[in-house]
Parts: sequence; structure tokens; C-alpha cells
Amino acid sequence: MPQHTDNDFGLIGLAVMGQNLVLNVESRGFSVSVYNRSPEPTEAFVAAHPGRRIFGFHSLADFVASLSRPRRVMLMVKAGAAVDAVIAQLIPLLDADDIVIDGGNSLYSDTERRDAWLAGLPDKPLRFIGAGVSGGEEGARKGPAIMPGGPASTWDAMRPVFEAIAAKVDGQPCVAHIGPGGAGHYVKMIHNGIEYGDMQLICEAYALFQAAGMSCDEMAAVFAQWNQGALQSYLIEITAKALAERDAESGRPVVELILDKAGQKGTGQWTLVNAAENAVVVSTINAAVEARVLSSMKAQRLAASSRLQGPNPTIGLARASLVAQVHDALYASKIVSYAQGLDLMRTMGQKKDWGLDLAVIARIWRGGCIIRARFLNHIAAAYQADPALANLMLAPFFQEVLNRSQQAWRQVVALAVTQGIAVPAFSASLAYYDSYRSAHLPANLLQAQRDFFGAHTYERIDKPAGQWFHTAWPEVIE
Ligand code: NBP
Repeated sequence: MPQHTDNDFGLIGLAVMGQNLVLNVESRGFSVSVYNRSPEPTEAFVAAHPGRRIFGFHSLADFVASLSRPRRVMLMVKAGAAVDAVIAQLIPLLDADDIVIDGGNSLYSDTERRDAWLAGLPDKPLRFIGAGVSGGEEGARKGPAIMPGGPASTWDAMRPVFEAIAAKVDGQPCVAHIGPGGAGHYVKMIHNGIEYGDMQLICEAYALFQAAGMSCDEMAAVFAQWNQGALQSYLIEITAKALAERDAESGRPVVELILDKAGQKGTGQWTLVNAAENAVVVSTINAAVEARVLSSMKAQRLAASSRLQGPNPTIGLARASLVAQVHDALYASKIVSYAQGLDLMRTMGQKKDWGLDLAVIARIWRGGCIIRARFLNHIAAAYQADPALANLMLAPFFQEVLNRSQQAWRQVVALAVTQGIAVPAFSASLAYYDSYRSAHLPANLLQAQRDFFGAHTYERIDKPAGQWFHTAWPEVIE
């Protein structure tokens, strides 16, 4: 393989994301050194792209030696132990101030640990960036959304490359310095949680349309039409395209041939764990993660389907009314899902003192990433107008949409419940909306129960806040 030194950028991990990122970086005028643990992908990749300034190495030492200083080495390897293994191999080869970037889907707390590890190396502190990269294969090649976390000085050193390779919306790159330490990977985790919510909400709309007897082609036309309006987004667009796709062998819609068992890789679950740790409600994302879990229990569901009773869904509503109502339910639920994800980011950002700018985060999510959508312009505008916004639902634009949509949303959830169609994300979102807008909740009775069995005390509506009372409740005779 041709050797070349003084290259601008190094990338380790030539699976689907790594290869496409390298092609992207090289196409913006940077020379790139590449290395992969097993040598075959390196050989094949370099051979497949002759004439490009991509240089493959079979030795990590040669790879490192081929880079200009400070070296910029990006890892696109499997998240978890592989990242630690590669970093440990790199440390003896790098010099102080070289920059290591982890572009995989690492857990933010692992990123914080690695940041401290590299910054704390006694003889030669290294700089570390944990960068969330979203957009899948196509995004990596043409322009992903990038969420880098780490010291501001390291961001400055990486900025030219990141801004060159990121997606652009209205001429602005879909990348910005998110914050220190694990902030970038954290924001990518929330992005993925929100992605889970968006996907599940679309699937619930599909379930209702299916129950109403709509064909995949009819549904594809509805989603394509929705993609021209307020719901315009990458996920709605690919849903329309997926529904229209026919199997070459049988001529049937491909979607109808796919087994209804969803997979997941963990970022949705991480979001739930973090939400629980911070006592923030992410019920739409929770419903989405749990819907995937329940879908994966195919054998149990099949067995239960002949034993547990429910109605046979019949949706008599006129097609146009159903489509309009489901549109509104989906839009309103989506607003709730984003409100919850943003609330979690705000809470965690404050706790960690990350200085997260939610307007900037919404802005960089507008392009390149899986949740890219027109809708994000309104979120960016809402946080720009009011950075201290307590909840997205209260921004004037979203308040108006929710007030306008709530009736149809209720009708859709009621219809689904009476017809026995599970719509966990629609219903969880609506319950959040109704709880959040309730001046009074039944938690007074809950406090009575807590005080009854545990003397946990309660505040009273007729006394100043902060005064705590206990009642001598009657004894329970067993
Ligand atoms: P994978 O996540 O499938 O990882 C495969 C790569 O990791 C290969 O290059 C492999 O080398 C390398 N690797 C492994 Br596995 N263990 C290693 C070790 N101990 N030492 C060195 N290298 C090791 O690749 P991917 O799908 O391209 O994703 C890369 C990262 O980007 C992941 O963190 C992923 O979560 C994230 N991501 C993926 C997508 C997507 O759409 N795929 C989107 C956004 C983010 P080998 O060839 O020698 O086995």
C-alpha cells in the first residue's frame, strides 16, 4: 500500500461508519490515514478508492507516525471495551497534546472516564473528544450531525474538520461544541432516545391505518403527503418510501413480509436509566423502548393472542377524518416526546454544569441526523426566544399546536383503546400532557397514604408551604 506522511487526519475502524466518514473527510480536502484491527478491510477499502488521498496502514505505529501534529485520530470502533482497547494501544504511540476523538455511540459516563484518563496521563496529557455522530451510513458519507464534547481548546483544533464534514442547513454546519467531558455523547444519547419515540409514534399511526384497512400504498401516499407539511422529517419520508417498496419475488409490500420483532442496541435504555436517575419523565421514550421489548416477545404474544380477549378492531371512521386525527395525535405526541427529551437534557446539563444551549442543539439536529425535521426550526426558535423555557409545550408556537390538536389526539387514543389497538406512545404522551396541565392531581391522597403507613408527613393547602404535618391515622386491625 502507498505510504504517505504528514496526513491531516487519522481514522481507526473501517466498518460502515468509519469508511463513509473517511470518504467524507477526504472529499473535503484532507488527507487521511486509516487503520483497522483486522487488515483485510484496510486493503479492500484503499484498493476500492484509487486516486484518493486515503492511506492504509497495517501497523498502528506506522499509522500514528504518518499523521501531522498535533495528531488527530478518530475512533469509529464498536462502543464499549473496543474503545478502551484501542486507546490503550494508542497511548504509547502518541505525544502530548495529540487529539483522540471517539466518534462511536459511547455511553457518556465512559467518555468522562476516558477524558480523565487521557488528560491525567502523567508524562504526556492527551486531548480527548467524545463526539456523537448521527446519520447512519449516508450521513457519515454526505454529512452527519456531529455532537462533540470536550475542552473548548480541543474543539477549536477540530473545528475545521468537523465543520467541513458536517451536514449544512441554511449554510450552517450541523455541528457545534456541545460542552465539556461527556456532554457530546450525552446529547447523542438523548437524540437516539427521541429517535426511538419518533419511530414508535409513526408505527402507532401505521397500526391504526392498518386496522382501518388501508393498504401499504395508501399509507405511503399519506406519509408522503405528511412529509410536505408540519410533520416533514427524514423518518416520515423513509416511512413513505418503505411502505411503497415491493418485494421482487412475491410482489407484496416488503413491510408486510418483515417479522414484527424490533431490535435495539441500548441507547434508548440508557436514556431511560438516566431519566430515572434525574427524576425526569420521559414517558414517550419509555413507551417506545418498552414497545420494542414487547414486540421482541413474539412467541409469548402468539400464545397469548388466542387466550386473552379483546375486540376485533373495526374502524368505521371516514378515511379522511381518521388521517387528519392521527396526524394531529402524532404531531402533539411528538411535541411531548421532544419536550421530555429536552427537559432531561436541561436537567442533566444543569447538574453537570455543561452549559448546554438547547437552541444550538436543536439547530444542529436539523440536518444530517436521523431525527432531522422542519419542526426543529421551531424548537431552536423557542429556546432562542426564551433560553430558560421550563417546558417546550409552553412555548407559544407549541402551545397553540397542542391546544388545536388535543381534541383529535383524545379521539385517536380513545378509538385505539376501545378497538384494542396498543398505542403506548400516543397514550403516554397524552397522559403527560394532561398531568402537566392539571392544576390539581390526586397526589394529595398519595401523600395521605405515605403519611398513613410511613409517617412521611405532608404539606397543607391551608398552611404556608414548607410546614409539614402528620395525622394520627386510625389503626389497621389485621
Ligand atoms: P461496529 O460498531 O460494527 O464496529 C466494527 C468496528 O470495530 C470494526 O472496525 C472492528 O474491527 C472494530 N473493533 C471491534 Br468490533 N473490536 C475492536 C477492538 N477490540 N479493537 C479494535 N477494533 C475493534 O461499526 P459501525 O457500525 O461502523 O459503528 C461504529 C461506531 O459508530 C459504533 O460505536 C456505533 O454504535 C456508532 N454508530 C453507528 C451507526 C450506524 O448506522 N452503523 C450510526 C451512528 C453511530 P474488525 O474489522 O477488526 O472487527
